[in-house]
Amino acid sequence: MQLVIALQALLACAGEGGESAVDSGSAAEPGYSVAWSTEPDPLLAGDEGIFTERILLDGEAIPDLQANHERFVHTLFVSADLSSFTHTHMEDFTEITATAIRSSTFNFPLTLPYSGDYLVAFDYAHHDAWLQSTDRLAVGGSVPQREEPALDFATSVATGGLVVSLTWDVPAVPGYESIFTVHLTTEGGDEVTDLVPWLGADGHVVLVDANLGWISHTHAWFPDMQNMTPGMTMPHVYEGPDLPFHYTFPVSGTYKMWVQFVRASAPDTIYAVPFAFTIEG
Ligand SMILES: [Cu+2]
Repeated sequence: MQLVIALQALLACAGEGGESAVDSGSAAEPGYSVAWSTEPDPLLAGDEGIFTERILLDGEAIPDLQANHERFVHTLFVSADLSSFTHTHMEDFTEITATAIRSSTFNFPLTLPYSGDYLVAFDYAHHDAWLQSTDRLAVGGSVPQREEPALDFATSVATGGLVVSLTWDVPAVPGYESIFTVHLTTEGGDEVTDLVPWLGADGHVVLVDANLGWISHTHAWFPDMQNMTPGMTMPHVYEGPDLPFHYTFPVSGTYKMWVQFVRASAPDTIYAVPFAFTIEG
């Protein structure tokens, strides 16, 4: 419990430093920050706006920012009620220009469904290191979030014509590596065996704690993956129906995750399947 509080305090104090019109995210590595803004300011729930982010090192642009997982910056938005999850990139909407790279400034259209507080996470890479900055974003308008967090502890989720099941092969214990498997079938019970890599991995998982004091991500496990650097390409290993993940959770508590993958038969559908679970201390 103390660890959770310490982690949250760390994230909370690192999130200071916003200026008018431009907010600034905290970073895990000293010197790195993200200045961001929205048009309009604030964004309004349900209305498309533009989100602009500038990745900085010691306040300066980073012209040699590294693409990682086929994108320069992965930007994640999670609503405080845990009901809304968005994982997006400038490259999904337009070609990256030389100007964008030189100024390490990226933008994309963004529609967030509810008003209120969101966690924003920026995942990027520089000098062969994975980096993350986080911040909070307030959305205006009058489409309120839920009063209770969206936490469904079911281990089987039906979505988009699939049934997605979660099994803990090695149950999560704080500080020790856990193993969980996501099993994919159609609603008719046929195994899904046509997974294709999406953003350089067969499966992605974004993890948050229920208080949004912590966010992380991992990818479908393969041998030696702990030695992956941003400049390396992950192998395509899994076509389904199982996607195994290995992860070491830092502390006990309630977590939510979204499992992301793409099928060859529906290449434009990016699944984001939610699961909630509790890790006992
Ligand atoms: Cu991404």
